[in-house]
Amino acid sequence: MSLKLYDLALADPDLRPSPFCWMVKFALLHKELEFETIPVGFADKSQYPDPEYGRVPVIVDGGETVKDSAAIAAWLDRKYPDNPLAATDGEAAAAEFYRAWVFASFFPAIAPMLVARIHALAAEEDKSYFRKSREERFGKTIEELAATTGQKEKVEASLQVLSAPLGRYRFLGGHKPNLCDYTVMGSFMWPRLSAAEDLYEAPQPVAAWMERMLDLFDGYARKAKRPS
Ligand SMILES: N[C@@H](CCC(=O)N[C@@H](CS)C(=O)NCC(=O)O)C(=O)O
Repeated sequence: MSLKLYDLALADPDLRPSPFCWMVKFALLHKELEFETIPVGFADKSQYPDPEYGRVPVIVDGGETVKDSAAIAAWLDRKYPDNPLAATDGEAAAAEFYRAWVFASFFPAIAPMLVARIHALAAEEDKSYFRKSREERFGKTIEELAATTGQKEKVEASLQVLSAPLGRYRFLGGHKPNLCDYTVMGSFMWPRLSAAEDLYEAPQPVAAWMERMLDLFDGYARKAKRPS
Protein backbone atom coordinates (compact mmCIF):
# COMPACT_ATOMS: atom_id res chain seq x y z
CA MET A 1 0.00 0.00 0.00
CA SER A 2 1.74 3.15 -1.09
CA LEU A 3 -0.31 5.93 0.56
CA LYS A 4 0.77 6.50 4.17
CA LEU A 5 -0.88 8.72 6.76
CA TYR A 6 1.24 9.67 9.78
CA ASP A 7 -1.15 9.69 12.72
CA LEU A 8 -0.74 10.69 16.36
CA ALA A 9 -0.91 7.77 18.84
CA LEU A 10 -1.07 7.62 22.64
CA ALA A 11 0.61 5.01 24.91
CA ASP A 12 -1.82 2.47 23.50
CA PRO A 13 -0.94 2.76 19.79
CA ASP A 14 -4.57 2.01 18.89
CA LEU A 15 -5.72 5.22 20.60
CA ARG A 16 -5.62 7.86 17.84
CA PRO A 17 -7.55 10.99 18.89
CA SER A 18 -6.01 13.68 16.63
CA PRO A 19 -8.86 15.76 15.12
CA PHE A 20 -6.81 16.84 12.11
CA CYS A 21 -5.73 13.26 11.38
CA TRP A 22 -9.38 12.20 11.61
CA MET A 23 -10.42 14.77 9.05
CA VAL A 24 -7.83 13.28 6.69
CA LYS A 25 -8.92 9.70 7.44
CA PHE A 26 -12.52 10.61 6.55
CA ALA A 27 -11.26 12.32 3.37
CA LEU A 28 -9.25 9.27 2.29
CA LEU A 29 -12.21 6.97 2.96
CA HIS A 30 -14.51 9.31 0.98
CA LYS A 31 -12.05 9.07 -1.92
CA GLU A 32 -12.04 5.26 -1.55
CA LEU A 33 -8.25 5.33 -1.43
CA GLU A 34 -6.35 2.56 0.29
CA PHE A 35 -4.02 3.84 2.97
CA GLU A 36 -2.03 2.71 5.95
CA THR A 37 -1.62 4.76 9.11
CA ILE A 38 1.79 5.12 10.74
CA PRO A 39 1.52 5.91 14.47
CA VAL A 40 3.85 8.53 15.95
CA GLY A 41 4.10 9.87 19.51
CA PHE A 42 4.24 13.53 20.50
CA ALA A 43 7.88 13.99 21.40
CA ASP A 44 10.15 12.05 19.06
CA LYS A 45 10.02 14.19 15.95
CA SER A 46 12.63 11.97 14.21
CA GLN A 47 9.72 9.55 13.61
CA TYR A 48 7.85 12.24 11.65
CA PRO A 49 8.27 12.44 7.85
CA ASP A 50 9.10 16.15 8.28
CA PRO A 51 10.75 16.47 11.73
CA GLU A 52 11.16 20.22 11.37
CA TYR A 53 7.40 20.65 10.80
CA GLY A 54 6.86 18.33 13.76
CA ARG A 55 3.12 17.89 13.32
CA VAL A 56 0.67 15.43 11.86
CA PRO A 57 -1.29 14.68 9.73
CA VAL A 58 1.26 14.25 6.98
CA ILE A 59 0.62 11.98 4.04
CA VAL A 60 3.26 10.38 1.88
CA ASP A 61 1.95 9.23 -1.48
CA GLY A 62 4.65 7.75 -3.70
CA GLY A 63 7.28 10.50 -3.86
CA GLU A 64 5.00 13.27 -2.58
CA THR A 65 4.74 14.50 1.01
CA VAL A 66 1.80 16.73 1.96
CA LYS A 67 1.22 18.28 5.39
CA ASP A 68 -1.63 20.14 7.11
CA SER A 69 -5.16 18.72 7.03
CA ALA A 70 -6.69 21.52 4.93
CA ALA A 71 -3.82 21.41 2.42
CA ILE A 72 -4.10 17.60 2.27
CA ALA A 73 -7.84 17.82 1.49
CA ALA A 74 -7.23 20.34 -1.32
CA TRP A 75 -4.35 18.24 -2.67
CA LEU A 76 -6.50 15.07 -2.63
CA ASP A 77 -9.15 16.83 -4.74
CA ARG A 78 -6.48 17.92 -7.24
CA LYS A 79 -4.68 14.58 -7.45
CA TYR A 80 -7.78 12.33 -7.20
CA PRO A 81 -10.62 14.41 -8.68
CA ASP A 82 -13.24 11.63 -8.59
CA ASN A 83 -15.69 11.93 -5.72
CA PRO A 84 -14.69 15.50 -4.71
CA LEU A 85 -14.48 16.50 -1.07
CA ALA A 86 -15.49 20.03 -2.10
CA ALA A 87 -17.16 19.94 -5.52
CA THR A 88 -17.55 23.71 -5.96
CA ASP A 89 -16.01 26.94 -4.66
CA GLY A 90 -19.14 27.27 -2.52
CA GLU A 91 -18.49 23.91 -0.84
CA ALA A 92 -14.83 24.81 -0.29
CA ALA A 93 -15.89 28.14 1.25
CA ALA A 94 -18.41 26.38 3.52
CA ALA A 95 -15.67 23.98 4.68
CA GLU A 96 -13.47 27.00 5.50
CA PHE A 97 -16.33 28.38 7.57
CA TYR A 98 -16.74 25.14 9.54
CA ARG A 99 -12.96 24.93 10.10
CA ALA A 100 -13.03 28.49 11.46
CA TRP A 101 -16.02 27.58 13.69
CA VAL A 102 -14.10 24.58 15.07
CA PHE A 103 -11.13 26.81 15.97
CA ALA A 104 -13.15 29.76 17.28
CA SER A 105 -15.87 27.92 19.15
CA PHE A 106 -15.56 24.16 19.64
CA PHE A 107 -11.83 23.75 20.38
CA PRO A 108 -11.63 26.52 23.04
CA ALA A 109 -14.64 24.98 24.80
CA ILE A 110 -13.55 21.35 24.70
CA ALA A 111 -9.74 21.62 25.05
CA PRO A 112 -9.64 22.25 28.83
CA MET A 113 -11.67 19.05 29.31
CA LEU A 114 -9.17 17.00 27.29
CA VAL A 115 -5.65 18.10 28.12
CA ALA A 116 -5.28 16.23 31.44
CA ARG A 117 -7.00 13.17 29.98
CA ILE A 118 -4.60 13.07 27.01
CA HIS A 119 -1.62 13.64 29.31
CA ALA A 120 -2.69 10.62 31.37
CA LEU A 121 -3.08 8.49 28.23
CA ALA A 122 0.14 9.64 26.51
CA ALA A 123 3.20 7.41 26.39
CA GLU A 124 5.67 7.91 29.29
CA GLU A 125 8.28 9.34 26.91
CA ASP A 126 5.76 11.93 25.66
CA LYS A 127 4.42 13.19 28.98
CA SER A 128 6.97 15.91 29.80
CA TYR A 129 6.93 17.28 26.22
CA PHE A 130 3.14 17.26 26.21
CA ARG A 131 2.91 19.02 29.58
CA LYS A 132 5.43 21.71 28.65
CA SER A 133 4.01 22.43 25.18
CA ARG A 134 0.38 22.56 26.38
CA GLU A 135 1.12 24.64 29.48
CA GLU A 136 2.96 27.14 27.25
CA ARG A 137 0.07 27.15 24.76
CA PHE A 138 -2.70 27.68 27.32
CA GLY A 139 -0.72 29.71 29.89
CA LYS A 140 -2.03 27.41 32.66
CA THR A 141 -0.92 24.17 34.26
CA ILE A 142 -2.64 20.98 33.16
CA GLU A 143 -4.20 20.74 36.61
CA GLU A 144 -5.55 24.32 36.37
CA LEU A 145 -7.03 23.52 32.96
CA ALA A 146 -8.66 20.36 34.29
CA ALA A 147 -10.19 22.36 37.15
CA THR A 148 -11.82 24.92 34.80
CA THR A 149 -15.58 24.90 35.32
CA GLY A 150 -18.39 25.49 32.87
CA GLN A 151 -16.69 23.93 29.84
CA LYS A 152 -19.40 21.31 29.24
CA GLU A 153 -21.98 24.11 29.02
CA LYS A 154 -19.71 26.05 26.65
CA VAL A 155 -19.35 23.02 24.37
CA GLU A 156 -23.10 22.45 24.34
CA ALA A 157 -23.73 26.14 23.54
CA SER A 158 -21.19 26.00 20.71
CA LEU A 159 -23.02 23.02 19.15
CA GLN A 160 -26.35 24.84 18.93
CA VAL A 161 -25.30 26.56 15.72
CA LEU A 162 -25.03 23.18 13.97
CA SER A 163 -28.70 22.47 14.66
CA ALA A 164 -29.64 24.98 11.94
CA PRO A 165 -28.11 23.10 8.98
CA LEU A 166 -28.55 19.64 10.53
CA GLY A 167 -32.21 20.28 11.41
CA ARG A 168 -32.84 20.63 7.66
CA TYR A 169 -30.25 18.48 5.93
CA ARG A 170 -28.89 14.98 6.61
CA PHE A 171 -25.32 16.25 6.30
CA LEU A 172 -23.52 19.58 6.41
CA GLY A 173 -22.82 18.86 2.74
CA GLY A 174 -26.58 18.52 2.08
CA HIS A 175 -27.88 15.10 1.06
CA LYS A 176 -24.41 13.53 1.27
CA PRO A 177 -21.31 14.17 3.36
CA ASN A 178 -18.52 16.39 2.11
CA LEU A 179 -15.48 18.20 3.50
CA CYS A 180 -17.68 20.24 5.88
CA ASP A 181 -18.83 17.03 7.60
CA TYR A 182 -15.32 15.58 7.79
CA THR A 183 -13.91 18.82 9.24
CA VAL A 184 -16.51 18.96 12.02
CA MET A 185 -16.69 15.22 12.73
CA GLY A 186 -12.87 15.03 12.77
CA SER A 187 -12.92 17.54 15.62
CA PHE A 188 -15.62 15.54 17.47
CA MET A 189 -13.43 12.42 17.32
CA TRP A 190 -10.95 14.20 19.61
CA PRO A 191 -13.13 14.06 22.76
CA ARG A 192 -14.68 10.75 21.72
CA LEU A 193 -11.28 9.04 21.66
CA SER A 194 -9.74 10.86 24.64
CA ALA A 195 -12.35 9.84 27.22
CA ALA A 196 -14.17 6.63 28.09
CA GLU A 197 -17.42 8.52 28.62
CA ASP A 198 -19.27 11.12 26.53
CA LEU A 199 -18.25 14.56 27.79
CA TYR A 200 -21.22 16.57 26.54
CA GLU A 201 -24.72 16.18 25.18
CA ALA A 202 -25.33 17.31 21.61
CA PRO A 203 -28.69 18.76 20.52
CA GLN A 204 -30.85 16.14 18.80
CA PRO A 205 -30.16 16.93 15.13
CA VAL A 206 -26.42 17.07 15.85
CA ALA A 207 -26.47 13.83 17.87
CA ALA A 208 -28.36 12.07 15.05
CA TRP A 209 -25.86 13.36 12.47
CA MET A 210 -22.96 12.13 14.65
CA GLU A 211 -24.47 8.65 14.60
CA ARG A 212 -24.72 8.84 10.79
CA MET A 213 -21.08 9.94 10.59
CA LEU A 214 -19.99 7.07 12.85
CA ASP A 215 -21.81 4.65 10.52
CA LEU A 216 -20.12 5.86 7.33
CA PHE A 217 -17.53 3.69 5.61
CA ASP A 218 -18.67 0.50 7.28
CA GLY A 219 -18.53 2.09 10.72
CA TYR A 220 -14.84 3.04 10.45
CA ALA A 221 -15.03 5.83 13.07
CA ARG A 222 -17.40 3.89 15.36
CA LYS A 223 -14.88 1.02 15.45
CA ALA A 224 -12.00 3.30 16.54
CA LYS A 225 -10.75 2.33 20.00
CA ARG A 226 -11.83 4.51 22.96
CA PRO A 227 -10.03 4.58 26.31
CA SER A 228 -11.40 2.11 28.85
N1 LIG B 1 -2.84 23.05 11.03
C1 LIG B 1 -2.47 21.67 11.22
C2 LIG B 1 -2.42 21.33 12.71
C3 LIG B 1 -1.79 19.98 12.96
C4 LIG B 1 -1.62 19.71 14.45
O1 LIG B 1 -1.57 20.64 15.28
N2 LIG B 1 -1.50 18.43 14.78
C5 LIG B 1 -1.26 18.01 16.15
C6 LIG B 1 -2.04 16.74 16.45
S1 LIG B 1 -3.77 17.08 16.51
C7 LIG B 1 0.21 17.66 16.30
O2 LIG B 1 0.83 17.26 15.34
N3 LIG B 1 0.75 17.76 17.51
C8 LIG B 1 2.12 17.40 17.74
C9 LIG B 1 2.69 18.25 18.85
O3 LIG B 1 1.91 18.77 19.63
O4 LIG B 1 3.91 18.33 18.92
C10 LIG B 1 -3.45 20.77 10.46
O5 LIG B 1 -4.58 21.21 10.19
O6 LIG B 1 -3.08 19.65 10.07
